[in-house]
Amino acid sequence: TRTPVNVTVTGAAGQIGYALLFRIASGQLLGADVPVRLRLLEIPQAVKAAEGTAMELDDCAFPLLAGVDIFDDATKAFDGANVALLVGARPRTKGMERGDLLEANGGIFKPQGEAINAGAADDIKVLVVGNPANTNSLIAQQHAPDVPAERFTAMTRLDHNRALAQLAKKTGVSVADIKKLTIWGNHSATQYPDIFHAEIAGKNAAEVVNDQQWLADDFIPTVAKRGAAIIEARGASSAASAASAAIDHVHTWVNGTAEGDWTSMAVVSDGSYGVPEGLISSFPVTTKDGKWEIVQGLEVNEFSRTRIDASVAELSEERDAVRKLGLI
Ligand code: NAX
Repeated sequence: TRTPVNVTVTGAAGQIGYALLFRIASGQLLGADVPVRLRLLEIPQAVKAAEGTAMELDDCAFPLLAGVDIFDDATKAFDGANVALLVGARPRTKGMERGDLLEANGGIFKPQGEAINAGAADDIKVLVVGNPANTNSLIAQQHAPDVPAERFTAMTRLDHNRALAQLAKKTGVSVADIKKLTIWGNHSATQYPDIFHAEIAGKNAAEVVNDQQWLADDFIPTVAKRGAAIIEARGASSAASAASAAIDHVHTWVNGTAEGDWTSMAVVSDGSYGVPEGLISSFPVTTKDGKWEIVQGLEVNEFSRTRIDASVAELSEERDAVRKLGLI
């Protein structure tokens, strides 16, 4: 039998954690033949709640679940981790400035990066979900100098999936008919969902839609502001859809993208498409054998260029801000 894969999840007692852990334990993260051992990290006040979730995980009798351990110490939680899902973060509360938010999260993601550096397994793959996800991932990555930078990613797969759903609805097709959609930039309201390279049943999606006004005034803002719309409707932020996207992100990273398709992942820039080197920005990405690659050579039109640049400028500002705070 295979040795279990160690999956560390932070913020395990939160609402995304609750939607995520059962799917990991059932085999949807890594595959139906891969046993997993969960290592949950929480703050001390939430350890009891995490223990309750662990009891429920026991009660599911998942054949692939080799065990659940709960920690309030990052060094222990990341020890031997093969996959790390960094979900727990400090949310923005009333009266909090952006600098305060970045600083509070630096206090979480710096020690977690250090803990990953110190004890994670050689094949560690990190997905940051907790916001501001791209910059939190950058902070963690900068404090893990012995881990290859490409192992640190941030989640824009929820945005990607939201864009697929909106485009499928507009054009009356199934999401499965849509390929090569891209989210560029930051996981924030400045993100740019790009359909100019997307294909719908083999035809160019922008040509199928043929409605620039819908694109600019409906599609892009709907995708970018979907998180706020969910809060408005549900009275709580996206949880099951965020968990589902996290499952998709890691599953695709480990198991590969389909031939003739790609996905969106925020990954460390090599300077492609004018995105400054080192920023963790969303790109069109293919994956194979557990490694990702940025899709090269796409033509970027004026409409896209302006929007990609705006989102990337925001990421540069966030990087400058965390530098000034001494977090990286
Ligand atoms: P919750 O507030 O329900 O849960 C967060 C959990 O993290 C809490 O249980 C808290 O105790 C724990 N936590 C806080 N600091 C911690 C630390 N230092 N170590 C370990 N655990 C810690 O939030 P939830 O709705 O689960 O959302 C989690 C994060 O995901 C938020 O930052 C949220 O903004 C972000 N999101 C990111 C998305 C994305 O697409 N990248 C979409 C969904 C979501 O908004």
